[in-house]
Amino acid sequence: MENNTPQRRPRVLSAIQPTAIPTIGNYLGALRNWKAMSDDYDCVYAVADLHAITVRQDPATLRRQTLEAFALLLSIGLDPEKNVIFIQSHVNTHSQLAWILDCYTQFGEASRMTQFKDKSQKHADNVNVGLFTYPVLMAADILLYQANFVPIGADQKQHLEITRDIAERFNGIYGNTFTIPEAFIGKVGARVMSLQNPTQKMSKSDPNPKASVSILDTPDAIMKKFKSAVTDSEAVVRYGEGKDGINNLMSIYSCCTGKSFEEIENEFAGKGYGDFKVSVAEAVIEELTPVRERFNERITDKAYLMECAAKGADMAQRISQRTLDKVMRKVGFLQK
Ligand code: ATP
Ligand code: LTN
Repeated sequence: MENNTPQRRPRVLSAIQPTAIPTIGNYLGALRNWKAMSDDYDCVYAVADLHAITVRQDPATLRRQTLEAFALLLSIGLDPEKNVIFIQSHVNTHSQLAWILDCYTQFGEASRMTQFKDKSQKHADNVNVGLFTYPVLMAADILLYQANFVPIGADQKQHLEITRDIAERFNGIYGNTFTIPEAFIGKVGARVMSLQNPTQKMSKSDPNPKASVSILDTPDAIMKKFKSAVTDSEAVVRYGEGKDGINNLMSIYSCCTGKSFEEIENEFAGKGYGDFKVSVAEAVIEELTPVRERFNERITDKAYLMECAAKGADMAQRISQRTLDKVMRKVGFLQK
């Protein structure tokens, strides 16, 4: 018999914190995959402002950066008519489910999160409980939408694992409630390293401006940053152990041009690091120029951005409320 029931496409969910303008690490590790997946999947993308306050934020700066992050999502080519794009704090189900999931997360498992350990060291004067329960809020973000895939950089893998553990535990107690999500981590670009200290991940909150390239940096600034990137003294463009700086530049170049490491080694055989750095910078400039141009246009139209954010929040609220209602019934809360 013919089956006329429309099949839902697999759902994708991800989010980015509005802590600063995203770097090429965020872009190559995550945002580019968000765009690539938006053609074939049912995509839900958020600006994670609730997560951002786990680190102290200036209110006016947080507001500006939230709007900028939202404008950036539209500028990487995501269509707000085809994807659900919203600001996390506009949808109240996230904090509500996070509280419930807190009660199904063990203190011991949350203590093992490396991001918590890193951030507690970096912000030793403000090791707040939100920083500790951060992954549970992230689990709520994902599970509310019954997401199948979560495109993220390699640094978020552990948070996806705890999300799966929480979901499996809840399903084990109450029966099938949550879809078990899978991380989607690209083969290259999943961990872009700092240009000044290539053993450390590039981070948008790094205080050294030479360490990271922002998506909105001018071509001139991008060229200068790549020219001053830390490399090694071998002067041979090849991927190998002890060559963190060159490995990083090769990964960035490979992401932007689609070339394999072998092709890159052949292209730069007999040439010095100077030539290679210029080529990497040019490839990055070419990739980012359309994004920067679209952003500069979009950010001036606040009314349009706010209208898109309101529509996105309505859709997100509707989808996520269904999951929250189901969870509340299962847990045993008396219905109104
Ligand atoms: P912060 O420095 O404020 O902690 P962040 O740069 O780590 O921020 P997030 O907003 O936490 O950025 O991350 C957004 C997405 O970018 C996540 O999927 C994350 O895994 C990815 N990402 C972050 N840094 C990198 C990196 N260096 N390489 C590849 N992907 C990254
Ligand atoms: N913790 C993530 C941001 C984030 C996220 C999410 C990513 C918040 N909620 C849900 C994927 C799915 C980070 O990138 N640091």
